Amino acid sequence: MPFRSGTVALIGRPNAGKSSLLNALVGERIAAVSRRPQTTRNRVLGLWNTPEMQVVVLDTPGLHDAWTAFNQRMVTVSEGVLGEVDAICWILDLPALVAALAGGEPILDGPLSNVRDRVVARGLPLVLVLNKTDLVPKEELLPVMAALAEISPVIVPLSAKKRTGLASLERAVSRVLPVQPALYPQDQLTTETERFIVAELIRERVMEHTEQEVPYATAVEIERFDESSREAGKVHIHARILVEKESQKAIVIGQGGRMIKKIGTEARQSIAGLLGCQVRLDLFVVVERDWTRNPRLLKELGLDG
Ligand SMILES: Nc1nc2c(ncn2[C@@H]2O[C@H](COP(=O)(O)OP(=O)(O)OP(=O)(O)O)[C@@H](O)[C@H]2O)c(=O)[nH]1
Ligand SMILES: [Mg+2]
Repeated sequence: MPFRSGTVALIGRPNAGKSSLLNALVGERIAAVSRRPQTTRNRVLGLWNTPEMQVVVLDTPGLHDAWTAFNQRMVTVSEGVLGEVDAICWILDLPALVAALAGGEPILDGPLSNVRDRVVARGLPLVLVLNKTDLVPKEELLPVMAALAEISPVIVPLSAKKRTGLASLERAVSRVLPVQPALYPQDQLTTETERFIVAELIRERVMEHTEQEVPYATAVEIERFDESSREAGKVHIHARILVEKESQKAIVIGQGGRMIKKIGTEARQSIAGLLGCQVRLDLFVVVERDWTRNPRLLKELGLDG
């Protein structure tokens, strides 16, 4: 079979499982995943390498009705990728579609129909991914597929979490990619920097464990990434967890420091897995009022568009 390569964007509503799918395809945890919507804030590039193809996969922030400037920017990032890709994988939350059908609601809501029209207008191949099959009995699948057939004939049910159905996605994607050599070395997982991924893995743990507005008021900045002992199998990382208020700082630290300890322990484990070495992780929680509106900080965090 001739080798194929190209670029595919994962788009869809918040929480549909785009980042989980990226991690499943890349085979390592490089993108932040949490139970909360709007976990991903910028596009994240992962490389899906198989013996027959290399797919440059762009994970994007969830498409939603954005009301703050910061959220609007996230949606703009997602819509911007439409112009740069060979195909779109539209990730849909299967349990939500089953519920919509059962309730007689439209299967696609406003922001999604909008994107569909733009994908079609650009003539981009569209793969509909029905994610979270592990949560839905098999017999519920067919009516959903029938309801979606007019949007695209290419529909792939899978579970990003259980990593099932990925071979069908591989077949569907390979059909629409151009025949050409790999664009990046085939053992590479991402073009993001280790610093960026490390910050995301820390932020992921904050998003997963904190409540109310705290997950959304948090950013992570890597202050120091000391690799001088990497040869000896050790890396030392200093990271600042930015929040907007003292009350949020108290929550992230937790009673007797329990929360920050849990965040630190879990983040250290995933970072050590990614870097393949021991990690010493020092976390500092810092109040930075209005960081979402501070151009200097947004630039440092890579969130300035
Ligand atoms: N049961 C189940 N849960 C899943 C699956 N895929 C993702 N999830 C869960 O869905 C939640 C959201 O996953 P993410 O991958 O962060 O979703 P996302 O689409 O990237 O979300 P945003 O970045 O907020 O737009 C997490 O709790 C995941 O563990 C799946 O196949 N099955
Ligand atoms: Mg995401």
